[in-house]
Amino acid sequence: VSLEGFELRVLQIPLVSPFTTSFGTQTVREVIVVRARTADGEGWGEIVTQQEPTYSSEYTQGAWDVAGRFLVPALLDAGRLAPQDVARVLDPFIGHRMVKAGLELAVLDAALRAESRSLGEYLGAVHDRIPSGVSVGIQRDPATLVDTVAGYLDEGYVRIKIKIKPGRDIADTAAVRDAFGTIPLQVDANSAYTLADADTLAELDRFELLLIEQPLQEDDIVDHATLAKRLTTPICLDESIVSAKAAGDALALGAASVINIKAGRVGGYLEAVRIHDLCVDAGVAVWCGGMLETGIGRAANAALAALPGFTLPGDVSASDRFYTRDIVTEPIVLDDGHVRVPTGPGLGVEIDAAALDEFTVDRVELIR
Ligand code: OSB
Ligand code: MG
Repeated sequence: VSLEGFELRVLQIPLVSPFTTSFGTQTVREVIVVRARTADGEGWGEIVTQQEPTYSSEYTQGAWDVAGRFLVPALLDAGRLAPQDVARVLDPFIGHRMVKAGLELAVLDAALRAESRSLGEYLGAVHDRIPSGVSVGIQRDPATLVDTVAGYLDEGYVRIKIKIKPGRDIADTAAVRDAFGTIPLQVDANSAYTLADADTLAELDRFELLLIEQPLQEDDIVDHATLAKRLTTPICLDESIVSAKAAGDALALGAASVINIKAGRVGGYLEAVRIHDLCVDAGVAVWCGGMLETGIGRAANAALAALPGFTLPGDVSASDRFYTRDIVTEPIVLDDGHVRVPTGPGLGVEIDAAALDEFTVDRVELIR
């Protein structure tokens, strides 16, 4: 595409209920939406940073700064480029993968819309719908957690993931197992433990979980391999897998037997496909993670999760899991526990301009 400019907006969208993880509680989703303006039309992307650098080192105001100061100018200097060129142009800048992913998605969407081709088809989707799991935050107490999970099961979600942290792990997991029997269940620690907690983590083995996600810190690859030898519960890595290289290294070291793929965390949907391909070759199951995406990222995640190696249900839930109003005209909905893979050009969703304006708190237009 021939780039003419980018519009960046910071949005603040209220959550339907507070979302608590081991690293904190969120009541508002602060996210950056990217509009790529090209000679052949527009494309949309989303930068999935959180307000604070607590899940990873990236955060929204830092993303805003690096996008406007370095990454967008580099793309505009390149002028004419294909979606697969974006990562190469941005490669001199270290890190900031969520920003790179959001910019690449906007360019990709513009290019695909211009060709009337869907993102799913482009990435290699083989399903027209995907099973939908839900990520459930830490609740006031185990009884409240059981009530919350019951609601999601009633809605039809086919897999439950509960967030855990030290002191809120065994009893919470036991409560959900006791209440709902053999439902597909997994836990996510978001890096809250160390190897010194191995005995506690081994207590989770009796619940026959699908997996435990990211028990140790981002850099603890060898420690995860050590822990894996102590547990029967499969270890899945999220935060640690920042690239296809990191995925290959983690698998080679025995640090993970499952991988959560998030396009934002790894620098884009094209790198996400490379991790998928590497895991398929290695016989390792993958699933699609989430970052409380708006309809933009949710549509893209549905397309990614429709690739053949995504053999476990992901965190691609309906828009109403987090939001009463989405910024796309047709929010992502749950149908028989599944989410439809969009088939229209590009992302296959249209932006609701009024909703976008309602949530916008900052806006900048960068032109060539
Ligand atoms: O660890 O998967 C995670 C949300 C924000 C940051 C990290 C994570 C999450 C979730 C929510 O678990 C996934 C979603 O439903 O979008
Ligand atoms: Mg996670």
